[in-house]
Amino acid sequence: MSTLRFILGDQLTRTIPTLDGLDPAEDTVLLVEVMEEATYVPHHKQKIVLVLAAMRHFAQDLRAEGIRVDYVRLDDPENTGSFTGELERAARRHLPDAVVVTEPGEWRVLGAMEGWRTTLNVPIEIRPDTRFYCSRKDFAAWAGTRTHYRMEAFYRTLRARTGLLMEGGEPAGGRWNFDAENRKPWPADRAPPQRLRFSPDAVTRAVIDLVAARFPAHFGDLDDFGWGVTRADARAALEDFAVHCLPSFGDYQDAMRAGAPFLYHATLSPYLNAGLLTAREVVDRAMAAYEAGTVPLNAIEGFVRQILGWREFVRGVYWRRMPGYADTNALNATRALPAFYWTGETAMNCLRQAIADTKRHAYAHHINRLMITGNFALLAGIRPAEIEEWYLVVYADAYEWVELPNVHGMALFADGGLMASKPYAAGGAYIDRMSDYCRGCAYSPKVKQGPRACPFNDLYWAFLIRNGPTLARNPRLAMPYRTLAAWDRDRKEAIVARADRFLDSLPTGYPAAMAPPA
Ligand code: FAD
Ligand code: DLZ
Ligand code: SF4
Repeated sequence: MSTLRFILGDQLTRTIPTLDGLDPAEDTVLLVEVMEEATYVPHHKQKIVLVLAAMRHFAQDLRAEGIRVDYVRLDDPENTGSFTGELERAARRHLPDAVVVTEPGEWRVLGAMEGWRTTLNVPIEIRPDTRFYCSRKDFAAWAGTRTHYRMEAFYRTLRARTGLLMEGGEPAGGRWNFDAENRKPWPADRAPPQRLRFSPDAVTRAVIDLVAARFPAHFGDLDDFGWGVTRADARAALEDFAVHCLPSFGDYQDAMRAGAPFLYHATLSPYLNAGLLTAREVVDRAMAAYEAGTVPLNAIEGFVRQILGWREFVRGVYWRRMPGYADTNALNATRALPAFYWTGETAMNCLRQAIADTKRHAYAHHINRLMITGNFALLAGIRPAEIEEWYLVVYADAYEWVELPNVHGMALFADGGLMASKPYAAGGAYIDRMSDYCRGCAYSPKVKQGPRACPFNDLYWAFLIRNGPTLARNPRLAMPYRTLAAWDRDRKEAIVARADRFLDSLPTGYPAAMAPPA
């Protein structure tokens, strides 16, 4: 019996269920580079390079093991451009008795896979993705009839279930959460750590040339491409992080610094999400460093929380709530996305820096995503679908299962509080406290009115005023709403008018020189 084993570009894991039971004498592994996946949104050029180069190296590794691989390149003249077209063509080439795939990371692709059952004329087996700590079924059982999902409760359940950082049924160190210790601003005199980057080999250089030629109008630069594209690279990146960065990860988790996009963050999400690393091996390596005594508890807890907690949680929410999740718009946000999200051309230094990092590296760390680009979109009332698409385009680690809940639920509060107990809204003072951005800015967070006034301040208060009917009774927002209650009507109207004038002055739309969203 011959089986065609179809592996997608974010399933580049040797232990992916698609390969379970593989018979090298009979079976063929299929990988396909297709235009549809590069353009369903016009991904950052570096994301396309990373995925295609990683696919090509993965195919090489399988072949080196003696496995037969059928690899379709993007520039193959017969390439139909879609998963469905290429699977049908491959089925005609190989005449398999069965096709095996692992469930994908997106509803869009799951819909296509379900269609293959009827269109392909070959039995198809869709296997659950076992690369997560929490299966979709287990998350559904945990979610049950809950009307709100809170990461903290979910995370504690997983800590108890896995035994990670548990001592006799209690959390290590007697506390579940060390967030309060993990909010140190970056000290002005501390140099950011050197981070491991990778030089492209011949295979990757060929993909860089292909992407430069085929996707010139996509967002993002290619000059500084430094991502790893092999399993060996990804393992080296994990090792480097565990030894040099993890010990300080907790302390500076929320810090931001101009010109230093990575700080002590792992920069492992592109590898995790494409399959070059598994969540378990990343957590195990981090735990080994902790157990060897080189990593303090606040750092290991903060890190395990990101992977065992947040990453598993958002995946659970995605599959539990889709389809339909993306359609909610609890704060009735309707404004168009400012053009500076694509160009980086704005006098607001925090946004200019976060967008410049994003353009240059297809990366920005969590606080830049949540409290700079996300916070602005929240306060400005940007239409969720538009800003969600931006996040899906611009990051090397962006796949809908992880991007959507983070943007829709955490950054925009568009689900009305299903995931977050309050919107992550902040004014200029927060950004000033956690970064050095304000020092290089045309505006000042301390100036309240006039041409030097930081726009985030008016936007913050205008957001609370405008959304009072929905948010004023939220107990976690009691303090700012008490402040607002003491202000007279004229003052509040003036703030809203200034905020609206500022937002209305921002050019919107997709720059003509770039590829339009699909
Ligand atoms: P670190 O900060 O070092 O964290 C370690 C690992 O924990 C990450 O590699 C990642 O796998 C995991 N992790 C941390 N936070 C989260 C989270 N909130 N959700 C899921 N996993 C998490 N992450 C993506 O992988 N893809 C996305 O498209 C994405 N979009 C985001 C959009 C917004 C608005 C926000 C606020 C967050 C988003 N995140 C996304 C989560 C997080 O910002 C990135 O995972 C992180 O910045 C990746 O960099 P790192 O590997 O250096 O992470
Ligand atoms: C992101 C991406 C890109 C740019 N190109 C491909 C591709 O050519 N072939 C492929 O198999 N996968 C690609 N991917 C990843 C897919 O978009 C991803 O597998 C689906 O979105 C399912 O999560
Ligand atoms: Fe951003 Fe305001 Fe600070 Fe400028 S002053 S960097 S706009 S927070």
